[in-house]
Amino acid sequence: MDEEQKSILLKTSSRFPIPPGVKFSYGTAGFRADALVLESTVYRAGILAALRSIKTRSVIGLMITASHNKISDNGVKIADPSGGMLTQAWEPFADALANATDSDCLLQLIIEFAKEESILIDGHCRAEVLLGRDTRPSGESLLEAAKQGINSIVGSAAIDMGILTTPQLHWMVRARNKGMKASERDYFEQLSSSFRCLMNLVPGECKVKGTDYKLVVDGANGVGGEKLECLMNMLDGLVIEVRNTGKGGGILNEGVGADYVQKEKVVPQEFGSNDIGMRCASLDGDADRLVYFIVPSVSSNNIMLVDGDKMLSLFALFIKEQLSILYKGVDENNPYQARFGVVQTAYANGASTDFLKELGLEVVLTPTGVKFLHEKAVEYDIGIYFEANGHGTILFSDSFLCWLEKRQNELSSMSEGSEPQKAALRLLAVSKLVNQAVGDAFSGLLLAEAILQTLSWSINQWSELYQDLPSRQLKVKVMDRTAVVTANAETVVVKPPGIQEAINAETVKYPRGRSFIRPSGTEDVIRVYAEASTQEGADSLAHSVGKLVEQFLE
Ligand code: NG1
Ligand code: ZN
Repeated sequence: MDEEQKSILLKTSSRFPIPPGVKFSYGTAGFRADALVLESTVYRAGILAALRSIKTRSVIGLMITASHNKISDNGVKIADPSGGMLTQAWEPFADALANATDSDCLLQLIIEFAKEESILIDGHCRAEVLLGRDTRPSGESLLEAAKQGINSIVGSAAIDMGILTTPQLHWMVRARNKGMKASERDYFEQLSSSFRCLMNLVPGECKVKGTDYKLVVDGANGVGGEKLECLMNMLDGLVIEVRNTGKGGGILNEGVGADYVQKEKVVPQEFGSNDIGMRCASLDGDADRLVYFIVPSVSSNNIMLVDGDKMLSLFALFIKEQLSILYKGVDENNPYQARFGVVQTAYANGASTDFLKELGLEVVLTPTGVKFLHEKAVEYDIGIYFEANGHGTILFSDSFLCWLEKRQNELSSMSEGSEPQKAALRLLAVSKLVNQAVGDAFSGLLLAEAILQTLSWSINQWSELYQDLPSRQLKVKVMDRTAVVTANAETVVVKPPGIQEAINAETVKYPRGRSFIRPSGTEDVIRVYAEASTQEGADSLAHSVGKLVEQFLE
């Protein structure tokens, strides 16, 4: 590193001193905290993104968002060249950068890390970072800090893509690195054209009976609402009404949005008795999560939830069906048995896991956080992963897509319009509709809608795929959440000693009881999950385990 570069880093970083007494950790999904303490972290994340771009010789993404957190929070996450999350191998460096006490320490860290990773910071290596932010009021100034971080590495370019959903930015990074068109317009084109393709393949008799026409979407008063309004103008065969777009004065994620709906299981704001029986959906604050719900009656505020597990189940069922139709048309000389797997976390409802296994699918569990699920899902030709909260996607391997493309061409010349050919076309359309970089509420929504139309199912039929076991989630505020250490995809607590035995002793008291605890990676809490054969049982088990957390962590 030459002297000029060193002095630029020293000078710019001195404008972003770290706040006293705060420890930053890259966590489940990047850095998140009260926006007031985040400037230095975001500036430093800018430096990291530029270095990552030099190292990988690819375009990198930097997204400013705190997803479902409250409006006063914000956060920053980095997208790797594939469009996925930052490689976990760089997370310790991210933590060290964010916590470096002053400019000299920061410079030293960068020099050492660059040496270790053989990154040449000499102004000749180009770096390119795409920036996006959600609608949070703190986003604009934090984006400025990120730009300064990127620009403090000589030869780097920061390209501001404006206000975006998280999945849009990840999609753009992936598209840029694949040499494809990567504007927001291109993103909308890809989604709407693959949706059109699926809708054109809806059997004629279903079009008549059809799924209830209108879908009502809760935009969480965030970026998703406004972007969905752009997308829906390009869609045929689907009518969407968007509420909670943020324009009507509602507050981001307050009493609205996918996280609220999934965790509290109550009707979000702006929804009520007029919506009874309607097909409704909720996005989260940066539109990477989606859940569906129904308002069942006026007598209570409760909803009937169709969560990420049920979305996964619908998608898995549909893909399995299409594969089996396709295989019927495959001659013995041309076999390709796609490796098809499903990835969930411990939060997956036990009934969903049973359902998927009964379908004959391979189900694996990983710790919470899509970075873990994604990593597992890429091992399959078709890997579907979803968190119960509605965050997930379907990944297709290049080799399977290549075979499918070839097969589709053969089938269309041999038997145009046959069922196996349609199945191949559907699977190809799904691979284009579904964001291959990260979970995307828009992809999930359009796929769910197209499948419901194809099967001629109502949301009630979808919901009845299986009966969720009653569950309850709680958060317990503790002094030090790192005191809880888990193993086996978070199903077992290894620290503090003794607490797992105490949890087991509570759990056996309840038929179909299951409970686990883990430290949150995005909030300063320990999360408690419990399920049982009745709601009272799940509530009581969660409550008792919450008490154990308080006792053991005092
Ligand atoms: P934490 O705070 O680590 O539980 C939450 C979600 C994750 C994931 C991240 C990122 C739950 C229980 N946890 O993580 O699944 O979505 O936020 O947004 O929903
Ligand atoms: Zn989100």
